Amino acid sequence: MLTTNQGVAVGDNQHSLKAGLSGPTLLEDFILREKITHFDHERIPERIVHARGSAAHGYFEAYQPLTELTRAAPFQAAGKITPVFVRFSTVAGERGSVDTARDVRGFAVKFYTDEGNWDLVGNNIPVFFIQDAMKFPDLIHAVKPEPHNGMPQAASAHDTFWDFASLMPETTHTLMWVMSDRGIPRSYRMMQGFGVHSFRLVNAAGESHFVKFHWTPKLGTHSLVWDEAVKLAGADADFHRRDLWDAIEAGEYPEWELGLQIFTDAQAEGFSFDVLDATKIVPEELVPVTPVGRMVLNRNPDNFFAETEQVAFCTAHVVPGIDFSNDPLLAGRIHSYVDTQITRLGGANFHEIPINAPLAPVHNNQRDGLHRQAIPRGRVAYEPNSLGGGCPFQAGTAGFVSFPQQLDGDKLRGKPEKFADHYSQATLFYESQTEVEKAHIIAAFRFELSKVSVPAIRQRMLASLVNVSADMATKIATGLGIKVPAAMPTALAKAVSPEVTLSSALSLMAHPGDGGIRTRKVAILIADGIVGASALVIQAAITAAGAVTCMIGPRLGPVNCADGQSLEATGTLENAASVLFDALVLPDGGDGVTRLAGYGQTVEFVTNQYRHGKTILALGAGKALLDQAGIAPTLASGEPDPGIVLASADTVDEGTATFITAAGKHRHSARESDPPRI
Ligand code: HDE
Repeated sequence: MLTTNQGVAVGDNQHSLKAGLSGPTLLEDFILREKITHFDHERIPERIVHARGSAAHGYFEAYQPLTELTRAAPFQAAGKITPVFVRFSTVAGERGSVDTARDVRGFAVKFYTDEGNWDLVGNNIPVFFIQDAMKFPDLIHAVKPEPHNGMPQAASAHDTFWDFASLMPETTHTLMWVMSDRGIPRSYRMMQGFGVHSFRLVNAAGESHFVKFHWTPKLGTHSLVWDEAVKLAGADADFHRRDLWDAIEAGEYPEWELGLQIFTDAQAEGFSFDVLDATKIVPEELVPVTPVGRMVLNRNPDNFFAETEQVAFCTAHVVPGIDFSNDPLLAGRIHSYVDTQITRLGGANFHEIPINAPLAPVHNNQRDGLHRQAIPRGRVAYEPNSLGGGCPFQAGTAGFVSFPQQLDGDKLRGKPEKFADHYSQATLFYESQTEVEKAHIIAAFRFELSKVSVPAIRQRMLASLVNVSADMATKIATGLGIKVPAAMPTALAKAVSPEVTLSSALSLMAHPGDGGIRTRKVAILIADGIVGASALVIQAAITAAGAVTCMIGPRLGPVNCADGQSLEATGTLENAASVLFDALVLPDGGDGVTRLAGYGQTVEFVTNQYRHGKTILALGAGKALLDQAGIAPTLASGEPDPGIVLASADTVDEGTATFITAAGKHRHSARESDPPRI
């Protein structure tokens, strides 16, 4: 039975209590007032950053014991399982903003370890915009909608962001990553994650190593192209949320490998960069990434608000065996995350909300506060005590012991010298990209800076980018119709000689994943008069390869095929936009193809698939739809386009096999031109 919050059964949930059918509503209607009052308070403050997010449950499994390096519970034995809850997010947009904005993505993992909760609150980009927590509110105020008019939503392409960025050269390295395709991932399931800061691992003997955390997706790293991201924002604002949800519901559990870069204090001392500077990576050529375990996400939340919204990640949540470094950005975060939950979740007891509660038992003398759930028994709430038998006891060396790093120095505000090199690693990143990736970076800077209305900001930003690559800056400047300015002076006392000048690991192409088309979405266009049998053969083969197909017609429902087959359209040219699909099949059957060609949306569908580098299989008469869109099966170079597969009624099986292999490449960027040919 429906009840009030006091457990009283509600007789009528349709009408308020009134004095007569046409009379006034009565104040005594406690049922109405309770319902409305609760409703009025349904919203809680959204996260000040990373407001838009999606999450899932899963587990972490260690490959091998890491007892030599750390006493952290998840790494104590091969096969050890630790439950996790992971939340992915964008940074700048508000809670209801679109998923496909160009932005950094959050990658926050809560490990419910045997010895308490450990939150590894990372991003999909291994570096950050700023070096010192002091600048975080400035950075976020600059990127958020401008305060006078509240625009633009979830976008860095506006004056205040680039004003700040151009005045803060330390942002350059991260800007390069965000303007690259990393800023527009295809899926949360297809992006890397990084702990960003150097942390410390501490073993049972108290010895410590520096560590950097890397998550690498089994499906490989894949991204959208910008035109696709923009169109997706309209076609499905929940694109990434839906993608994660659907994959897990379908039993296609996303998986990442955890890798560690381990290095000593002495090694760190010798590097040309400072490992405490969050705008720097440690190149994999200097310190390789060692795989230590895998993470699988296998359960969607039961309730978005209770879990995804109320989860509170805090960098202060570490367990014995994991410790902080002196990174000044990390120091600010250790304070910030706990502090922000107090407002967002309404008090100091947010750790009692089920999604935040550790699996490890909690015993302490903390008491009371808003929304307290626990009911501590007895009269003792202090330590030492004799009245409670001395409980709970402090754990001594069995508890969390900070790494006893020796410190000495003057109390001051400032940065070590190596922090002043803002460009070496930005150049390393740029030079390590493939030509296509470089072209996308240039296009992204051109787009963003073209949205800046104050010319001086554009000039200043370009002057800074000249220090990364004069060639890149020239190409951006040309696209903006301006001359490249002289390079911005650097703050370096002496030039830096980086150990590594090229690192293939920095390209998205370095992580193609295990290939295949599992979980990819394939559209099959259908209409009355197509050949149904071959469409069904293709559908069966694609489904067997693990992809998800959708038959799309001019309207929903059954379609009468030329060969007497009856197919069912589950999507329409109106409700299933081209950008929602990774690949396309055009059917055989002259009548059906003519019918499809009569819909303007078909041309748009085919053109977008082509423009976004996707694989298209055209069967028999279906090729007419390519012709109608002006698409040739050859590249501008005259070579055959590997993403356009033509097959006839006799070669359906071979054609489908070629299509599946080609679609497994994700995208055919050799087709790309700037500006696009069609
Ligand atoms: Fe955050 N950040 N951040 N951040 N951050 C928050 O905490 C903050 C930084 C990151 O899914 C907030 O609970 C400061 C770096 C993620 O719930 C807040 C500084 C990295 C998430 C906060 C940083 C991150 C947050 C907002 C500079 C990558 C979302 C709500 C000193 C390593 C976690 C909240 C989730 C969220 C502060 C910089 C990642 C305000 C002060 C660097 C993934 O506390």
